[in-house]
Amino acid sequence: MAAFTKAAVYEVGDSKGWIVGNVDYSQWASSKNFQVIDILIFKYNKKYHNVMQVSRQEYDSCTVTDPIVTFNTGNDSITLPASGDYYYLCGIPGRCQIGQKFHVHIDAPPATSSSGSVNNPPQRSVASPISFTRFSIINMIGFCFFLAF
Ligand SMILES: [Cu+2]
Repeated sequence: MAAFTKAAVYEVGDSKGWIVGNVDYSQWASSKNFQVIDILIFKYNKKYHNVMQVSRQEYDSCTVTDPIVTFNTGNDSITLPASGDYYYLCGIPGRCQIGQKFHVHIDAPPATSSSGSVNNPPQRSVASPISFTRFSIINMIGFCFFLAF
């Protein structure tokens, strides 16, 4: 097997992108097997949409007062930096309520044995040859994620 595992890149909504009314994003997200360092790409018309990562409470209520991170370039690529839960929605009023939202869950890596047994192959490595062009944003997501829990 290869020693390195590449990050998977997922375009949110596939070819339809990040829109309203025509994509079931919850279904889209639940059909994926997201792993740490995978990348989400949001493509949308920035006149009409944006992307916010929010707390679970804000996600559930569609009431955003304190987004963790806001993206608004129209072509955002967001790396999932660690295991955990990520809640995304469009912050334009009314969009979340009609379904422009989804949740990503990444399982924590399996506990490693401290007995010195080396029966298992190496787990997918976080230290990868990927070049992080948006390192500061990744740091910010990780930091705010830490604060949120
Ligand atoms: Cu929108």
